[in-house]
Amino acid sequence: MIFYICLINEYLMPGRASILVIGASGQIGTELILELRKQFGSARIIASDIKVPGYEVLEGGPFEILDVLDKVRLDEIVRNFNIKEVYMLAALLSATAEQNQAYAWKLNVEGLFNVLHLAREKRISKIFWPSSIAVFGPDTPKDKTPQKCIMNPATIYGISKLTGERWCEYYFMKYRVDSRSIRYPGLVGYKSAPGGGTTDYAVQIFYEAIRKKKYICYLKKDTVLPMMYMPDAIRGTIELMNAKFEKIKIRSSYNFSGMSFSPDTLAAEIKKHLPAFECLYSPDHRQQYADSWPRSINDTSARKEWGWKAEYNIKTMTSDMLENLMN
Ligand code: AKB
Repeated sequence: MIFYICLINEYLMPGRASILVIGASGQIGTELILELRKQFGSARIIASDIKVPGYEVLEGGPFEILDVLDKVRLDEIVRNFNIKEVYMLAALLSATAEQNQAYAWKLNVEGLFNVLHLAREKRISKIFWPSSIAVFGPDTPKDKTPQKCIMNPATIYGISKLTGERWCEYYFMKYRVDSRSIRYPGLVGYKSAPGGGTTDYAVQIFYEAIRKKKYICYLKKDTVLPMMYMPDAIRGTIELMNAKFEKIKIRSSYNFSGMSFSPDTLAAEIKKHLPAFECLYSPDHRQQYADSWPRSINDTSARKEWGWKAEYNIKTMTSDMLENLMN
């Protein structure tokens, strides 16, 4: 009890700038919170979400219930905790956004807008907001997709992310708002479960391979998509946020690349460790979203401008995933 009173006093100390993560119970939020706490100290990192997070996030530091669409509550948290940086991760992903289009638009676009507005009013000084490979569409070059090219997204999620990119750039040009963004590929990690995405199979396959030795994949076996291992994604995100202001030349969102693979290539890699594993294929509605996205991404701008470089490939990622999930 005394420990918590001390912590609360410390968070509320005027002058001590804190970082707010909105969407801290999600796949990226969970891992980002743990890393930010490690790097900056638990007291400075305020986790928030509409739902209660897992044990590690909840017990390791301050957590606040927050719906980013509730401007009054957002305002209160920013004031009470002296928030200066915001990671705005709350979103509906590609598959759930198609089922709930109006809410997806509201959360993905208005949610960002509420945070951009705080920066415009100089209440906060820096924002991270994730975009996605879903900003690209069927007309986009599929291989080594360039930073700038024809986009025309074909999903509600992609349309909302492209809109967000335009808002971020506009707010930078007009009000000098320091927002930074990455176009995440599919993310694979063992600390938190994804939800509602098209690339989620690449996490589910590991759990089912271990538990049942069998997985039925909802994408065709040869559907190649850009992917990344979570430790790379988290490191890249924090590196982008720590980069000097002048280095950030792209204020919409950076192409960001790790590896590319299809379900059958990943299944074959898992089979090297678990020979009895079998993957079957039964494509559903998510196939069309995946078919509209690139196969691989050219991230030259991120590499040149702020030094991005992925470390993991499919082999090292698979060994690390299995080692962590099986021990
Ligand atoms: C999804 O599958 O919706 C996301 C994404 C590619 O942004 N993982």
